[in-house]
Amino acid sequence: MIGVFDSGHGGLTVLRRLHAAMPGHDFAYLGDHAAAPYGDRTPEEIYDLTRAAVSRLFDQGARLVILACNTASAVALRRMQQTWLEGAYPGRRVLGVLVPMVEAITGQPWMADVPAGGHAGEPRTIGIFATQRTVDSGAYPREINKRAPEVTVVQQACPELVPLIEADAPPAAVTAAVNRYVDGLLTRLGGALPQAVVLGCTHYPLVADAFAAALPRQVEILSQPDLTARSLSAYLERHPEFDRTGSGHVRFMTTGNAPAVTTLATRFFGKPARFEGVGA
Ligand code: DGN
Repeated sequence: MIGVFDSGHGGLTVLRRLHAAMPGHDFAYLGDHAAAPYGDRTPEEIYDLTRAAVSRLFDQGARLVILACNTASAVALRRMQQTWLEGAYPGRRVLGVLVPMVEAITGQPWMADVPAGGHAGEPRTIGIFATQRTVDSGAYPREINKRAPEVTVVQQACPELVPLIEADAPPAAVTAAVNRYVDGLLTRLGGALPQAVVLGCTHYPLVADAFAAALPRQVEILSQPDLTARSLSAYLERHPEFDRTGSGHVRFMTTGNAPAVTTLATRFFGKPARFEGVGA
């Protein structure tokens, strides 16, 4: 069974793709709605909350947990892997949603047909749209430049987008905000175009059309759920020790109000997802 964690229900956009791409696995999703949003919390709090949630998923039988949240992936993942995981849960794994983007940008074999703005080794400019917390963490430029120093990474925080998407705001309001953020990124580039952009937040797939309309056609848009599913499939191929005898069953859990989350979930998961409350 594969655990999927997010601070709320945004990670359902990722789970949706994982579930479709990996029918031989069962999934358990945990949304920490009682403590969301993580974006307002300190890195120390985000680390502690993420570790507690991952422990819950491991204790329920997950052998592998995906942090389907950019904030948790950017702020907590490395530290968990380096200082906690092997001592607390030997043989288990935690993966995030940043590395799949980096794999695409650096042309890993399982991403060979993803253009990612050009070929590995070529100087390129990649734009990142993300929450303020993810931008402030510097994790995208750091992780990309560690493996691809030739890539120029330009970030644009989009603080209004998650609240607008959560509120299911009218398309005109979403379009206006997306246009402002795209203008912000292009202005910072002095009018030059990035070769590709990353929609680096779980919520942004719901407004991908607005980004596609605002960006010049030749700019590629990298979809995080798709690339995370590809990366995980390739990981599981390389690691046959992870069981694949599931039947595509998904258990949806929240530390918050289950009926309220169930109502919100459909838009993010693409179909009904009945949540159960598991206590904060
Ligand atoms: N899940 C968060 C992310 O991917 O950045 C977005 C949700 C939030 O900030 N509340």
